[in-house]
Amino acid sequence: QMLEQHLHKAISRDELTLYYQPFIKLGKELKIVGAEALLRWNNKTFEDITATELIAVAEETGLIVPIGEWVLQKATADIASINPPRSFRIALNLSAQQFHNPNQLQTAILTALRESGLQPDQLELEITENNLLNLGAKTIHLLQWIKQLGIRLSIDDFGTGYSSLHYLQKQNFDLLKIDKSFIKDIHLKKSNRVLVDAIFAMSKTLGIEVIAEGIESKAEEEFLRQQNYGLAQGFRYSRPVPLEPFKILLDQQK
Ligand code: G
Ligand code: G
Ligand code: MN
Ligand code: NA
Repeated sequence: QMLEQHLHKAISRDELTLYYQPFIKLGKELKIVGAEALLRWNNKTFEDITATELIAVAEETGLIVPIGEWVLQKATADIASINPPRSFRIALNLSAQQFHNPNQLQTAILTALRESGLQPDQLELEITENNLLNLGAKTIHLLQWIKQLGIRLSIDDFGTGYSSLHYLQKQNFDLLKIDKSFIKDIHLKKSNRVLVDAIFAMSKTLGIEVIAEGIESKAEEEFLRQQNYGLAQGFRYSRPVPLEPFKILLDQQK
């Protein structure tokens, strides 16, 4: 409850910030093609709270709705301020609760785009596979509205839920992020390899882009390269970092 009270005031006290972790295209050279925004909380009392715990409390208390709006506004403003290439995408995570009031989310999205000047296809919204189970008609409409605007939709933590790829294609997802549990030691674990191979084969047929999350080692990267799997995210390239160091990373390749 104490945590909840503090978190309630986090926005007005300017304690929330976003870190950025690059999406990497694995070519001859490594190229940053986008980033995921990840929430962090600067609060002395709750220094040791992980982002996962923070999000869980925000979801339980409903605070995820105002926090999610703040994330939309902040991520788009941050990224616009560092002048990314036109092809750069900023991805952020949506919680299921943010779908409960579609009008509110639509307004937040339109405001963020207008105020930042980013183009809709520079914004990518991540929804976890588990949040997509049993979608109501209201949410399906909302996803269609998002797609019609030209915003990219991606499915997060893929492989941990039960959606079929066919279903994903019907909902017009652009990108699928393979959960890091399947990428870990993929060069050693046959079962992970079989699953990931199947995901890549099908997503290719359906024209859905894929990112392998949680790349930590050279061996994991090499495996993906051999299979011609194009996009990666993980500590091997960069941990999530504040905007300033992220801008330096991005500027290095200009
Ligand atoms: O950054 P880290 O790996 O610690 O994130 C932990 C979890 O919190 C991840 O599942 C991530 O998707 C989630 N998360 C991080 N930032 C946000 C956010 O802004 N909104 C939502 N809904 N989830 C987030
Ligand atoms: O659930 P979601 O995929 O949104 O969570 C993203 C989280 O994964 C980030 O908060 C980040 O801290 C974490 N992450 C990113 N790269 C790696 C990695 O290479 N290894 C591990 N263990 N975690 C990672
Ligand atoms: Mn994510
Ligand atoms: Na994920």
